[in-house]
This record gives sequence, structure tokens and C-alpha cells, in this order.
Amino acid sequence: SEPARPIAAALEEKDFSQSWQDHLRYSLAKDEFSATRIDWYVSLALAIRDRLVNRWIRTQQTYYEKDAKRIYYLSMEFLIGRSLGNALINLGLSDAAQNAYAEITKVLKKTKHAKALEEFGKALEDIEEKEPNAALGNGGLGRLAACFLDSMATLELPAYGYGIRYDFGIFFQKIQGGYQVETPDNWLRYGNPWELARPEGIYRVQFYGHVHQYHDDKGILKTDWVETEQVMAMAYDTPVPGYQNNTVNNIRLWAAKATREFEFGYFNDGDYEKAVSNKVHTEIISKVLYPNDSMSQGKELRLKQEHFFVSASLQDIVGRYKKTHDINFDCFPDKVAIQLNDTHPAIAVAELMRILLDHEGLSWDKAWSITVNTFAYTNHTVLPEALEKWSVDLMGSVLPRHLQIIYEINHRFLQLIRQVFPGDEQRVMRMSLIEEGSPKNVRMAFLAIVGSHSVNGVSELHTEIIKSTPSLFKDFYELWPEKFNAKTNGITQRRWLLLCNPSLSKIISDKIGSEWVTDLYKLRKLAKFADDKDFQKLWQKAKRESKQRLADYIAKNNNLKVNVNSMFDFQVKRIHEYKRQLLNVLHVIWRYNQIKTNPSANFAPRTVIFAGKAAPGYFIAKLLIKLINNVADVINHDEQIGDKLKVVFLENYSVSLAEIIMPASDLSEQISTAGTEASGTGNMKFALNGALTIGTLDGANIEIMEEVSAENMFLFGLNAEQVLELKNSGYSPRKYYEEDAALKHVIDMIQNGYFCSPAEPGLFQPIINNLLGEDKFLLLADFRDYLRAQLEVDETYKNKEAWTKKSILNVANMGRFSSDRTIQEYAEEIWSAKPVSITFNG
Ligand code: DL6
Repeated sequence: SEPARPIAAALEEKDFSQSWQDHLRYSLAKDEFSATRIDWYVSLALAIRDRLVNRWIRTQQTYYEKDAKRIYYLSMEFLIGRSLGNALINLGLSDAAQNAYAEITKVLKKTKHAKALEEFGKALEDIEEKEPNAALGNGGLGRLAACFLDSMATLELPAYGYGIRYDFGIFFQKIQGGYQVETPDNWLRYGNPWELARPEGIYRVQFYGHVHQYHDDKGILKTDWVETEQVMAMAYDTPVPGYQNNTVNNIRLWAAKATREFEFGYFNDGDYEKAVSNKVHTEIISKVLYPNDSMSQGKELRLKQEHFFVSASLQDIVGRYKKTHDINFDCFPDKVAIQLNDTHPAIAVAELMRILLDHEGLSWDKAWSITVNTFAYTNHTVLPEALEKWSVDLMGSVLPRHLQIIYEINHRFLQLIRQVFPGDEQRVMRMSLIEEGSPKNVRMAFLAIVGSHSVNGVSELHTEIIKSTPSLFKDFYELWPEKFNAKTNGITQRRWLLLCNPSLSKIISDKIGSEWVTDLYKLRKLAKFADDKDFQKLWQKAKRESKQRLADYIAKNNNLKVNVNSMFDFQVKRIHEYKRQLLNVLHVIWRYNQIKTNPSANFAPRTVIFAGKAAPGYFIAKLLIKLINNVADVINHDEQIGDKLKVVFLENYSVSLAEIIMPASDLSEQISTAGTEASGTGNMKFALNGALTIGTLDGANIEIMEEVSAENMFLFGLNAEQVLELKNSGYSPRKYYEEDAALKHVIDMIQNGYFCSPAEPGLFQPIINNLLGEDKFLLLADFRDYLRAQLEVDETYKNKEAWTKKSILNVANMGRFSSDRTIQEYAEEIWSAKPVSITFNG
């Protein structure tokens, strides 16, 4: 089909400014004198959305006409960030928007209305900044889902995202007195111009009640789930444009609404209060995102959220299938692929079985074969506390029919185990979907594995770990080796280079053309310019501009002046013990001591920058934030230290903040204990923006090393195997503490209150107890080698040319880490899905 790119963009550019002003007037009923900056943002977003709508409709029509195999990405989290800049880039309307901005500025200037001019701002970015982040995710898993949506649309894959429209996304983080304080993220306060409510797209979701089984008049066993509580799921659709193609896919998020029956029932009884409280009680399901990224808390409301969005999505998917296919479901898996983003949607295995058995009347064997061939499951973590388990009692109460189905799945599954491994009752116990004990639990990861035809890890190492670790999925790998595969994560270069780093993007495209935007391997062409002095100068200039932008941000938000000539050294990610922000802090204190004792020591000046949220209930992680801030306070106020070292904690890490951080980075800290970080994607974003990595051989760091080569990184520490060996041979952190005077000094300073106010002595004792007690993540074992690597960083940074060369080579070798590559692999190897081009004539 005809590529409609240039024609479509050109046609629509010319009326852009008019359309923007029309929306201000006719959609918002404002004139330019009363418009606030938010009004200008909303009207601009609506003008852009108009330009997506025809393509959006055409895309859905085409999938329908061609009976394309659809890919459904089920995820509790989508960490989208802002949509405006991305939409402009993908539609090729960035220049049109700039021109429109200039035109309207001229008009406003003529009016000489100071307030109107002020609200319009000084640059288009001022308006873009009014867009709240769609922060419906915690971290890596949610952001990956958002990158995948972008890649699927760009690769013209018939894909849909399904999730929850939380009223409140991830909390806002404030730092008060060095402590994290959480406040609600009311992102929908001013409405959301990108979404369309679909009041007609509504499904009934059931909870509680009980199961009624009986034989009908033909003697066939029937199952009804009766006397249930019911909640309506209402669809909100958001367009997902591909990059300068005509594809506009859909992300459908569900909001909980009270059923009319409930309300009318109580109204008829005259119980108004009860009707209202029932509505509130019901709608709480989609109220707020759970803020834990690596901990399953087993809360009833969370289980209800999971079932709520899974049930609505499956009803939608099955309904769409039935519109155009016969009712025997024979080709369901040929037309439908469903990816489970972690175990959060794993109840879908039981729910699809329930629909096929109880509603569609299929036999067990047929329903099961359809289910297994439809689902695929991605695991995102090896942390035992993150593996979801639901108590049998809770599940029996909230989802009694599902529990029954899970028992039946388990019964048949254990029969298979006994056949394949006769006499191995230990194995049967280990693999059972039901964990015996009190309470008895349903193991959701096992349900997802048994109910899927594919199980993937998110990097090569992570996949090896889940396959070989007895407490993870070793038994399942032995049973079904063919199900397991690795799909190394990726990031979309459209957001994480083109959009967030225009100055670097420009010099890259000027040099090698812009094909890298849709084929990241094209960056390889940069390698031959790594030594080119003129190119290096341009490269350094782009970096400096971005660093200046961040320095301005820090001056404004942290009231701290940082030196843009210092090395900007970042660790930004969720705060977690396994990610080892504390190891970074130990190094910072060590460096501080070195500078104090030897002021003429030739360290490269550094600004060490942290950002990240801690789960609100994660005590040690929150204490670590306080430690970082206290250490920053001491160091930043020490006149002897001056510019040689500064420490910054940036509050409220978000997608938008990451877009400012990545371009400004010199050094990327990826220092998790080997074998703990499933993949990491921040590591990729930094390297793509020219940062060098100091890191362990963990997750995707290993694959980054394979691409950019070890000499262009700073690797240190034990590898995953050595970590296991050391743990097995009896690890004693105290030994390292006793034997390393500098390390001991650092730890003693924390313990003895060097970084505490007199009002809070002993504040950090729990951190010290962890470190000298178990030191579960082996910080002390890796400390010395980390210092060695850090000194190598200093030496390299002092040589500007050598550093810039490595920076260019990092970027040149990042091709593999595009989410386009990842999605291509999912499409070919898991989903068997093909692209569908959309023809559109404006
Ligand atoms: O796969 C995306 C991302 C990985 O890059 C990170 O390494 C991993 O920690 C993260 N996992 C989560 C929490 N998962 N659960 N459950 O966000 O996934």
C-alpha cells in the first residue's frame, strides 16, 4: 500500500493554528484574554488529536476488514508520561506547531494584553509543560509497556493495550527535611484531552457470590456464578500513533462504575445514602495505583483490580472475535494473542476458561487448548517477595468460580507431572499451583506458566536464572523447555533520543541521516566518526547544553548551584536495596574523605545525582532517601569541598524528569548485585544519550557490554555465579568491614552520627545493622572493586577526547536496545503476528 507520510503531514499543517484557536473557543469556550496556560495546552492537544482521529478510525477499520491477528497487551501499568510532544513528532507536526505558536504570539502581541501574553508563555515548551504525566505505573515494568505500545504502532502491528484508568497514578514525591513525603497524583483534575470515554463500551464484572451447578434438561452439567456483586467497567480509549505512518492503535483503560441496578434498587427503597456509598465503594476499584514495584501485599482490593480489568478486557476481546468468527472458537488462537505483563493479569487464564466453559459451552479440553495457545507470560523479577500469591480463602471468597477452575487445572496438571516424573512426589508438591501451608496460597506465576505457550524473561541472564533456579521455574523448565525464551527489553528511541534530546539527535542526523529513528542499528554509522575532532566538539557541545538545562533545573528546584563542567553522575530508578543506592553513597562518603584528607588529590569534579521513589511502606528504602539527603547536606555545605563534589537528590522522578536527565548524563550507575536486576531499561536510556556506564554484570548490562565492548564501560564486582558461590560458602560482611580501614571509616561515620542532626542520633542504625548483619546484597564484597572502577572513571573523564570517543561508541552500538527489535521478536517468535499497513489519503 501507498506510504501516505509526506502528503498527509503537508495537508494538515496549514490549518493548524486556526484549529488550535478554534478549540480554545469552541471546545473550551475561552477567548485569548481569559485563556490560562492549561487552556492553551488542552486546546492544542485537541487540535493534535483531531489529526489522529481519521487515522485512528481507519486503522481499526483496516484490522477489521483484513481480519488481522490482534495482539493484546494486558498490563496493570502503563507509564506513558506526556503525549503531546510524542504525537507532534509522530505526526510530523513539530514545525507546524512551532509556526502556529509563533503566529498566535504575534496576534497576542498586537493586543498588547500583558496577561494574555504571559499565559501563552515564551516558547511552545512552556505550554507542553502544562501536560500532566500519565503516570499509571511504578517503574520499569510500566514504562516498558509504554515503549512497547510505541513500537507496536510504529511497526504497524495490530495491537491493543488494556489496563486500568486509575484516578490517581503513582504518588507525587516531596522531600521534606530530607524525608520522602507522598502526596496524591490527581492527574485528571483538568480533564484528559487525549482520551475518549466510551459509555457504550461497558461490561459487567462479577465478584463474590457462589457457584451453582446443575444438570439441564438434556442432562448437561451447567455452572452458574450467582448472587454476585457487580461492577461496571467503562472504557476510555487513548490513541497511540506510530511514527510517521498511518497507524493509530488504541489503549483501552477501564474505569469502575457502579451498576445502575444497585443504585436504582436502593433509590427505590428510598435509601439514598446507601446508593451513594455503594457507588463510592464500587468505584474505588479503579481509584489508585498500588505504589509497590517489587512487593506483593496480598490486598483484597488489588485482587479485585486485577480481576476487574482482566474480565472487562477478555469480554471485549471475545466479543470482538465473535463479531467476525464462527462460534466454535476454532481459530481463536490464530486471531488472538494475549501477552500477560507479569502475573498481575494472570487470573486471565481462569477467566478465559470460565468464559469458554460457562458462557460459550466449550468442552474442557477444547477450552484449555485455546487458552494455552492464546496466552504468553512475561516474568519481570526474581525477587521472591514480588511473586504474587493469593490465599485460597481470599480467592475463594472474591472469585469462587475461578478458584474452582484453578483447582481443576491443577488436578490435571499434577496428573501430567506424575506421568512424566513417576514417584517424584516432592516435585509434585513443588510444582502445584496450590502452595500447602497456612494459609494455603494460589501461586500466580505457576498459573501463568501452565496456562501459556510461552514464558519469557527480559534479558538473557534473567532468563537463564528463572530457568535454573529451584525456587523459581527450574521444575517448569525441565518439564517444558520449549516454552521458555529470552526477550531482552528495549526502549523507544523516538522518546528516549529524538524527543528528549533534540540537540544530540540533530548532530546525529546531520552526520548519518535520520533512518536511526526507525532502525536503531543505523547508529553504527557513527562509529567511524568517534575520533573525528570536529564531530567530538559538536558532541560535547550538545552534552553541555543539556547539562546546563539540568543545572538550571537543579538551581530552581534544589536551590543549589552545580558546576556544568563537573561530571554528572546519575543513579535514577526506584529506591531498593538490591539496586544498591547505598553502595553509591558509600563511595560518595569515601570520596568526600579522600578530598578532605588530601585536598590536592586529582579527582575529576563530580555532581552525584539521585532520583527515585521508595514504596511508601518500605522503611529501609525511605531511610536511605533520608541518608542521601543528609549526606548531600553535609558535603554541599563543606567549603573545603567546593566544586569537587556535590550531591543532589531530585524529587519526584517521573518520565518528564527522566527526559531532562538522560541527555545531561555523563555517567550511569547500574550497580545492582549481579543476578538481581531482571534487565533494567534506564541503563539503555543513559547509554543511548551518550553516558558511560559503571555497572555490574547484571541484567541487560551484560548485553550492553557485548555490544559496546567492555573497554567502553566500567565494569566491576562479582558476577551472578560468584554471588551464589559466596553466599553458599558463608558470607561475612564483618570481615570486609574489619579488614578495610577506609570502608570501616565510612560505615563508622554513618553509624556515629556524622550525617545526623543531634536531634536524631542513631537515625541510620537500621541501615548499619543490615550492612554488618546479613548484607543480603553484598555491598561490602563489591565495595573495593567499585572504588577501583570509580577511579578508572576519573582518569578517563580527565581525558576529554577519550571520554567523548567512548560516549560516541556507546551510542553507535545501541541498536540492539530499541524496543522495535524487542517487539519484532515478540511478534515473530511468540505472537506469530504480522504488520498491517494502513492506507490513508488525508
Ligand atoms: O522488564 C521491565 C523491568 C526490568 O527492566 C527491571 O529490571 C525489573 O526490575 C522490572 N520489574 C518491575 C517489577 N516487577 N514486577 N513484578 O518493575 O521490570
